[in-house]
Formats: sequence, structure tokens, C-alpha cells
Amino acid sequence: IKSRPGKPSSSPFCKGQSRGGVEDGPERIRAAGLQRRLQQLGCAVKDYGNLTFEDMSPDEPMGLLKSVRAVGAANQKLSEAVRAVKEDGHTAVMLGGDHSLAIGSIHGHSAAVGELSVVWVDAHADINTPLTTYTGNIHGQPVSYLLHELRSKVPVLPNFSWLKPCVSAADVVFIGLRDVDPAEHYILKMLGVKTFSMSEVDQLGVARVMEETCDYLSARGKKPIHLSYDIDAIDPSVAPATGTPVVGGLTYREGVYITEHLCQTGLLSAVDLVEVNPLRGQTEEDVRSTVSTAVDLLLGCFGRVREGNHLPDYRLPDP
Ligand code: Z70
Ligand code: MN
Ligand code: MN
Repeated sequence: IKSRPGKPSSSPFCKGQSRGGVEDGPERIRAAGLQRRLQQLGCAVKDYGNLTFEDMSPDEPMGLLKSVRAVGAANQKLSEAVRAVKEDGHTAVMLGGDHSLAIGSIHGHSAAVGELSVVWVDAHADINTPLTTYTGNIHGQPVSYLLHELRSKVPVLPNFSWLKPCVSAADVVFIGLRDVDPAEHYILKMLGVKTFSMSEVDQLGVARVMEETCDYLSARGKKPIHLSYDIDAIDPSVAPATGTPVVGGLTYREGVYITEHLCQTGLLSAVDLVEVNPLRGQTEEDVRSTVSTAVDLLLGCFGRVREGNHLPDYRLPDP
């Protein structure tokens, strides 16, 4: 396999949603041996460690919207960190934390490399605007903050004035959707966003979904791919330790296949792995299974294949 430097950085951040525990996702993913296993694949790995975020209190809600200032400041810092990793010329890995962190991750990635293709694997579309949300959780809104087409629909919020939309709706594909709010569905249709809900995964199979995803994106030019992977895309029987489990999700095999296929394109440039919440499992086995799946998804992004791998310099021992 080609040795490609991977660069995990992580953001133990939970304020884009209301359940504690998701800030502990990165440590659990590290403890499961992510760095060692990436190195075994031949990747040069640098762990940038956890970003630390300032206390923003008082961070009074703005209408329904929760923790706006903390989410804005955290994403500004994350954007700079991801930009720096990309400017070093490596593949960026961002371990969350909740999915509001995709705002900074995608913004920083785009600041470094320009126009992106975005593959958003999630049970949810995360495309509410601050005015359509009915939970007030910013992890349900990151895509709307990033899209050029929604610029006039997203107010400038405190600590978000740094953020400029940087992604075109035609450069985004969603995979795994099964819990989409009415306003989100309206936005997806209005903008003509390419989506493969779980119905299409059932209808076409994951192999065709990935073929069509890559054909669709490459028709607009071979842009670097940003994969934003919410662990809740995977079925809760496999990945239960997450804030908003939704029945009827991707199997472990479908989930891994997505990463294998995107790795094969040679265009994968940054990956988010978010919403692993060790406190949300009922049992330790729930947490172990969720974390282990997260690790396998990341390994798939960096060239692990199920037929087996060997390094290019491998030699058989002589007797
Ligand atoms: C809902 C909202 C969401 C993740 C829940 C849910 C969004 N559409 N995303 N869990 N990861 O709050 O906007
Ligand atoms: Mn999400
Ligand atoms: Mn989700």
C-alpha cells in the first residue's frame, strides 16, 4: 500500500448538542490503538493531541440556539488547526466530539486546498438553519453554515464572523439518511442535493451507491474529498454509544465499504469521525463495539482492506 501520512487531531467538544460524554470519544478511539494500527498500515502518523477550548460562559442561548459562542470559538480554533495540518501536506483526521465541529474542519480544509467534494455519512442531514432548528443543537446545523447557497438564510452569530461559506451544494453527497426534519428535507430538495438515504442503500446496494457518489462528484472535477462520518450512520446494533441512535442504519460491512471505496479514489484529503459518546452505551460492550467500529472506519480510509495488507518492502524469511 502507498504510505500516506495520517494526522489525527481531536476535538473533545460537546456543546453542539446537549448530552455530555461525547468529548471523551477521542480518548477512547486513541486507547483502542488507532495510531499503532495506522502505523502498521504504513502510515506516518502525527497525533496533534486534543484542542483545548476556552470557557465561554456566560453563553446565553440565542432564542433556541444553545452554546453559540462556545461552538463559534471552538470551530475557529479547529479551522486554523486543520488548515495547518493540510498545509503540511498530509491527510487530516479530526476525531470528535459532536458534529458541529465539521464547520471548522471543513472550513479549515477548504482554506488550505480550495474547493472540496464533501461526503456526509450520517443518519441525519445536519442542514437545519439557526431559524429552522427545533432542538437548538448546532450539531444539527453545520451543513447550512458551510453552503454558499444558504448564505442569506444563516444569520451571522456571535463568534462566527470568521466563517465564510466555502462549499457548493452540488459538491455534497449524503449517505445513510433516515431521520431528516421537514425543513431539512425542503432544503435538500430546493438545492437539489444528491442524497442516498437508507432507501437507496437498500435499493441499489452500497457498491452502486459509492460508484454513483464518485461518478457524480468527479463530473464536477476531481476535487479533494472531505469525508464527514457520523458514527450514528451505522446501525445502533453495532454502534449504540452515540447521542442520537436511529434504527435501520448501515451495517458494519456497508459502513466499512464506504471508507474502502473512498480511499481507492486517491482523493480522500480529510476525515471527521464524530459523535462517539462513551457515556451513551448501556454496557461496556456497547462502547467497545462503537469505538472498534470507529477505528475500523478510519483504517478503511487509510488503505486497510479486508483481503489483508502487506507493506511493499515485506520479504519472506529464508529458512
Ligand atoms: C435534529 C436536529 C442530529 C446528530 C442528532 C437531529 C440532528 N435534526 N445530529 N444527532 N448527530 O437537532 O437538528
Ligand atoms: Mn451528524
Ligand atoms: Mn447524526
